[in-house]
Amino acid sequence: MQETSSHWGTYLVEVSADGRDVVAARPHADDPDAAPAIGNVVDAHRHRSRVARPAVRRRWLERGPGPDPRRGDVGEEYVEVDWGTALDLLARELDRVRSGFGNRAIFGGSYGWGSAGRLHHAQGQLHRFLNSIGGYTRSVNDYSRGASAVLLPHLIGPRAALDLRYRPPSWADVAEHTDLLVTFGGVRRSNTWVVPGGHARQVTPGLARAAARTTRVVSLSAQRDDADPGAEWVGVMPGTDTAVMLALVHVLVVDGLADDAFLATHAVGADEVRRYVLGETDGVPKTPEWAARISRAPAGVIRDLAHRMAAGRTLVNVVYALQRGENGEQAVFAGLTLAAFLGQVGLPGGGFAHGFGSMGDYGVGIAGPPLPTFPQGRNPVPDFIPCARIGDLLLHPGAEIPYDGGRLRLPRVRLAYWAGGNPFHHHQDLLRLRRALSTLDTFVVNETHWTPTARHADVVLPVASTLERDDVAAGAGDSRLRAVPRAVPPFGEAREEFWIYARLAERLGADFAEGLDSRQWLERIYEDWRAAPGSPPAPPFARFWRDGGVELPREPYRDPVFTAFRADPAANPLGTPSGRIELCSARLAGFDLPDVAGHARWREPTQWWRAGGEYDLHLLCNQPSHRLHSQLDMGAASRSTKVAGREPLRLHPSDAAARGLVDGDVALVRSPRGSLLAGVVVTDALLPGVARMHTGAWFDPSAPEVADCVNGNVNVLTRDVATSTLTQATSGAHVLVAVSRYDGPVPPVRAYEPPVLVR
Ligand SMILES: Nc1nc2c(c(=O)[nH]1)N[C@H]1C(S)=C(S)[C@@H](COP(=O)(O)OP(=O)(O)OC[C@H]3O[C@@H](n4cnc5c(=O)[nH]c(N)nc54)[C@H](O)[C@@H]3O)O[C@H]1N2
Ligand SMILES: Nc1nc2c(c(=O)[nH]1)N[C@H]1C(S)=C(S)[C@@H](COP(=O)(O)OP(=O)(O)OC[C@H]3O[C@@H](n4cnc5c(=O)[nH]c(N)nc54)[C@H](O)[C@@H]3O)O[C@H]1N2
Ligand SMILES: [Mo]
Repeated sequence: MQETSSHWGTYLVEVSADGRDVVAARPHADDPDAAPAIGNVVDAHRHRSRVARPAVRRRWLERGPGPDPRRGDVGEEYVEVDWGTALDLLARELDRVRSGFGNRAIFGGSYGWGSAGRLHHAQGQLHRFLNSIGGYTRSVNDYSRGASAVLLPHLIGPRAALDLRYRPPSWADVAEHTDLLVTFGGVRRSNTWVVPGGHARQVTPGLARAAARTTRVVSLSAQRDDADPGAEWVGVMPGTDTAVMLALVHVLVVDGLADDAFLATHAVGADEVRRYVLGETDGVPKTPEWAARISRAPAGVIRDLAHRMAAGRTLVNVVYALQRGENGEQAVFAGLTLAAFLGQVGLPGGGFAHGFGSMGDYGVGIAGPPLPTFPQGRNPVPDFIPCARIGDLLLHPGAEIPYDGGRLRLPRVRLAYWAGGNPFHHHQDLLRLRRALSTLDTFVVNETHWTPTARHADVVLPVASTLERDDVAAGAGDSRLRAVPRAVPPFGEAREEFWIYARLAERLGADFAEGLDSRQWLERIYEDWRAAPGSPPAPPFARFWRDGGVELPREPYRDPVFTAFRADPAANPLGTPSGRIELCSARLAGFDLPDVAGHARWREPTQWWRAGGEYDLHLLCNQPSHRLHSQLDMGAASRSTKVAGREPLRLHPSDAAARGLVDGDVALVRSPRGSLLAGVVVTDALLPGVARMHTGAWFDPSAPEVADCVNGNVNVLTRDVATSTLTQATSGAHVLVAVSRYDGPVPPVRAYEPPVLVR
């Protein structure tokens, strides 16, 4: 068996006797908590949905570049061509666009996770290539915590905002010091199976269990099983946490439990917050009774919780999902405000965290050395978008959008090049996304598989997967930089992206490869890393490769977020205008935005549940347990979760009964944007009025007379509206829907069939 590395862990693969095929994949015997997603690898590797040869959409080939509403139609034919033809065509088209419209007409933002690996990192490779030919319109932030990434630097400064991601309070601190972990959104074990860049072993769940032995955990969420059975569950409706947090602050204020001394020395704006929660500024006291009406969390429970939080060492955790909603940044703002009023920010195991239960590397307690990187060069094009505004970019060229206190003009994009992402997984309102993509002259996609995104492309280039190339891998705070040797040769005519870009660059008179092949580059990035200041001792490349990797030092960080600031705020100010935690930010207030004030505020979302409304269920769209996003959705582990052959929809027994639905039924789920079919699972692990589907089922538009997606991709339902005019992030974590029985003939799922391919 040979070791390989992915975002869902480091595991072993077995190769067939002829060396061509992966026949088995299994976790390390000593892995304490291996991800089920490993079980997807074997089926997916040689699945019929793999892209075998370069392919060009026939209509684009025959008619040339240009907007086309048929992009993505189920019947679109693709012509398979040899590599020389594909690369000539694409180089000519890139040249037409850059010379005719300038490099800003090329969108290379290309959001997505791709695969683990420090050299063959899909985004890094694409960006280096596009930089070498004159640059591109880029994207910033992410779909994960895009609202926090913009908000938090205003409140705690840029450095502390980074530390809150990479050097937060650790599970060890929690186990040792925390009496009460109050977590909004739970601590989902399945989410901690994933670490960006991979990890030697999945370490968090063991740490979390150790902490659970000493720490009371209160999970506020619409799902009971967002946390381990040992946790206390307080049901709150999605998108209402800000109200609950403000009510907790209200109780601290009126019952004399707020830490006024800490607020006076370490924060600014506490007075504004006090006046707001007391109702002095808007006439609405933010009492537990007020929050209970909004969130359905009982007022007595909220009041009692505030007292318990003030009685011992308390850590407030907000999972990423809370900020992926309309006004989602307010939950992060209010969570930080609550922690500041408790006065424990900077104490071991106390204060504020934003990511326990969201990512497997969160709270591991090791920051780790820098890792090898593939240099991307310089992008001379200034234009960018926050990544979740891709639909607006393509549909409203020339428009201006507000962002982070300034304004961005959206350039007119003619060509988009996507590598390592699946917008038909990650973006919202997929029917709008289709319209947006139809405006392009040309859409280029590098893919391993015929994903729905590839099926919208004009040029599809087949790329080698992690199992088919040599790389090195490690995640942040990892214990080992691993050699990840190729296990098998590339599928069909797939090539490394390095090879593709080197040849495209040659055709365009640019230099991508600097005369080296990918193996020489692997050695170079390793040796550059080894020689860099701050790198740990490591052997020369040949020995590293023979040894299969090198151990990385595992020193716990000494100065977790806020410790030095707490000890002496004058000597160690935060990077905010005041040097303190800004609970009311003059800078934010000065932006004068309609939807973001200087302090945390409750705002009723424009999309809001109303009794008797048509869209009467709150659908949570959260991360899938048995895969990473949409990756390898055709694999055995992911398939094992499907119901009636499609993505499951969880419903509370009362909501199921009201609709005449039982386990195993097929349901039609609708929103004002679109509709899908799903397989019903009835469970009391949800609040009544709340439903749940995982993201990541492949978009299947093959039976539009029945539903816009017959496979259950939640993003046909979600809204393509921003979190706010400050942050412009995705709001896809939940959406209001109508659910009914579907009794008609159930169409087959065709999502994993390749398109019609002709030679
Ligand atoms: N409604 C809703 N939507 C969501 C979310 C939600 O909570 N709700 N979550 C959001 C979040 S947090 C995220 S991060 C996004 C994730 O969105 P994505 O990162 O876009 O999702 P993936 O399925 O990981 O897509 C990666 C794609 O890269 C391909 N790939 C893998 N390796 C390589 C490679 O080496 N080269 C190339 N060219 N391709 C490769 C895979 O086949 C796959 O199609 O989704 C977001 N979307
Ligand atoms: N197995 C697996 N793990 C993953 C991923 C994956 O695809 N598969 N994706 C990874 C990525 S890219 C990311 S960004 C992280 C995301 O990490 P998170 O954003 O934390 O993950 P989610 O599963 O979307 O949401 C966690 C829980 O939050 C709850 N929730 C949603 N909205 C609200 C709300 O408004 N209020 C409250 N109180 N609770 C709410 C939901 O019940 C949900 O189960 O996960 C990572 N981990
Ligand atoms: Mo994410």
